[in-house]
Amino acid sequence: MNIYLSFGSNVGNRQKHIEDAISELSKNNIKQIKKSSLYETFPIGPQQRKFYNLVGKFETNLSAEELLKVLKDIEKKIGRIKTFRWGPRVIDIDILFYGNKIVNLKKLVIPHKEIINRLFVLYPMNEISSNFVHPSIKKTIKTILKEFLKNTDKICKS
Ligand code: PH2
Ligand code: MG
Ligand code: MG
Repeated sequence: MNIYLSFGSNVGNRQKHIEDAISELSKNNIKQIKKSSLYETFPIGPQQRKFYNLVGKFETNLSAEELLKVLKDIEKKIGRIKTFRWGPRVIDIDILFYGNKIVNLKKLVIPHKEIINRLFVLYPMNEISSNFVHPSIKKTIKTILKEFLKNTDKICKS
């Protein structure tokens, strides 16, 4: 299955944490296919240090729930500790898409709910897979990004 993952870090050596996460994935049979550039982004939510973010495309045989478990274990291994919602984090690995599958479990929602509101996800994803169709919205990433930017523009000008 082709999957898309988003990576974020804003504590310590941000770039290293993201690189470590990606190399841990390869040890768990999650093969990298594409990787966006690394972006430094303003924090969404509470005031805190800027994030590094990137989006990658991977291939895996794990089920969505097995994948979630592996990602949580990698986050722990790299040193993530629980703070508060949207608080600073050593590493955050989120499942954006799992093929075209739609998952609505209490602990796991795919596609990730915030994709459409987050430039730090849309922009890097557009860099690697602009023609990927969001399975529930049924629009390409390119279109969703364009609409996001159009709305932002409206807010700025009003
Ligand atoms: N992650 C959050 C909350 N806010 N802001 C940026 N720029 N990048 C993130 O990865 C991020 C965030 C919660 O997961
Ligand atoms: Mg997140
Ligand atoms: Mg997360």
